[in-house]
Amino acid sequence: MRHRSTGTREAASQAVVGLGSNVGNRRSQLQRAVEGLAGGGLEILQASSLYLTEPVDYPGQPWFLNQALLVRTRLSPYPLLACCLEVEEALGRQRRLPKGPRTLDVDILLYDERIVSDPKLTIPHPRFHLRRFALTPAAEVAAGWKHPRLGLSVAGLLERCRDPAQVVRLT
Ligand code: PH2
Ligand code: MG
Ligand code: MG
Repeated sequence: MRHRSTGTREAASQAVVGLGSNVGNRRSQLQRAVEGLAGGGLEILQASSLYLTEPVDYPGQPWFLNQALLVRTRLSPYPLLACCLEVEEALGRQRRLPKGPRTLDVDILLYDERIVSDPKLTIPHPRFHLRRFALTPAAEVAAGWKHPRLGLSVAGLLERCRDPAQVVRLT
């Protein structure tokens, strides 16, 4: 899959962004997140279906709605992260518990073929390849995109994924 602009002057990049919500009106929060990201300078190239997903890492919390977006942007990774955090805050995200319930989570899953490993930002997302709730929607919008660390496509990672947590596509 072609996921990088090759123009000489412009430096537009592509990214896959994962959305998740398990508090409040999940569907409307995901919709508002898409609108917020579009207003923040991202062009939404493709949005996956919505998936109802069993919580992982922090059991006992409500099920999530998850979605993935394929976006085009001129923001480099840190400004893109800032844009994602702004959208989370605009929707009133509170961070009481790590990996716990949240109105909205916006994660950068992939950014071109870039690898970033800083304390504040890791790209590809460090748990992306382990989580069915992230891989399944991402495979809808970026099946052939090769994970730059693991060398496998998103579709290939999903095939090999051993995460037993349930992921149900909503129509
Ligand atoms: N996000 C988490 C922890 N657990 N489980 C599901 N199903 N979906 C999520 O988006 C999710 C999660 C931390 O970001
Ligand atoms: Mg997350
Ligand atoms: Mg997050």
